[in-house]
Amino acid sequence: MSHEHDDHHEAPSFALEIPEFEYLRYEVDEGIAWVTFTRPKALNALAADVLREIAEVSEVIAEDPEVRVAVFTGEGKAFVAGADIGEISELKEVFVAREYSLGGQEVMNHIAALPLPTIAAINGYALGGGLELALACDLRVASNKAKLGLPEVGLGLIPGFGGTQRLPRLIGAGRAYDLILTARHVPAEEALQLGLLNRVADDVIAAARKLAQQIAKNSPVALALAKESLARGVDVPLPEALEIEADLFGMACTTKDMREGTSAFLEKRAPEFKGE
Ligand code: DAK
Repeated sequence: MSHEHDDHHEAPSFALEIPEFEYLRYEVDEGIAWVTFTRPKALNALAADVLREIAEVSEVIAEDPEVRVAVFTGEGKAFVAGADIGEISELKEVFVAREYSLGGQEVMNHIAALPLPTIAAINGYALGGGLELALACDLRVASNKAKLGLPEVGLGLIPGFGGTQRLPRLIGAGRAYDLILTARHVPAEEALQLGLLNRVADDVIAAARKLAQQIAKNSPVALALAKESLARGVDVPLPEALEIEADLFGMACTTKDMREGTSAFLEKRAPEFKGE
């Protein structure tokens, strides 16, 4: 059959390939991607294979056109109880351990660099590498039963997936020294007071969903630009940071979403953002 005389062309279909995951579940519901860690028997500890799947799923999230916000959570009584202590106990050579740390940092960096908002829905323990994963997310919501901490020094280790760097940037150096040097588990209510959490709730999934919905109704392009401005501004002097903000503000003003958002306001209607 010839296509020469077809009077319509089908749009090229874009099928996103989602790998089979063993240690996590990936679901998308109303623009929200839910990544659930599914190794509750080991308290969702981050073995190398789990880290690999997290890197893979973050690529899926970045490419999935349906997704506006991503939520990470865990099955069972832990969000993630840290890197896998069995695997870490085998590390002896300084270069091998350094590579391991850099590999884990890269996975966390992937999450931090996702061009859409991310939420850690902390259902239980978020310890060590688990808290570091939550720190790589933009927002943290926890169950009121959750416990958070960086217990590494109690194991003769130090946080190696970004904890010594992201924690003080988030909550200030004094509070970060306290948590890292004591290795203590902090209850959710205290973590909220410390600025480590954004919300504490009885039902962490419902709270994360509500937060994700509040975010998802905004312009996806503006969300990505705002996130980029916040992230890039942290590590540079204020005058340079303000330049970054002005550049990204300029970019926002060239988008269809900005035309739509401002027109909708002036026309007293709800905006319909297309993410363009
Ligand atoms: N790794 C491996 N298995 C773990 C684990 C972990 N992080 N956490 C728990 N599990 C396993 C337990 O061994 C147990 O396995 P079975 O005995 O049933 O086979 C099962 O999960 C259930 O745990 P428990 O029986 O201990 O459960 P409890 O309710 O009694 O206690 C707990 C819950 C969270 C208080 C306890 O499990 C616990 O303290 N877990 C360890 C938490 C922890 O210390 N996490 C930090 C891990 S260290 C680095 C790079 C990265 C890092 C460090 C260095 N560089 C390369 C330098 C990061 C390090 C970490 O994250």
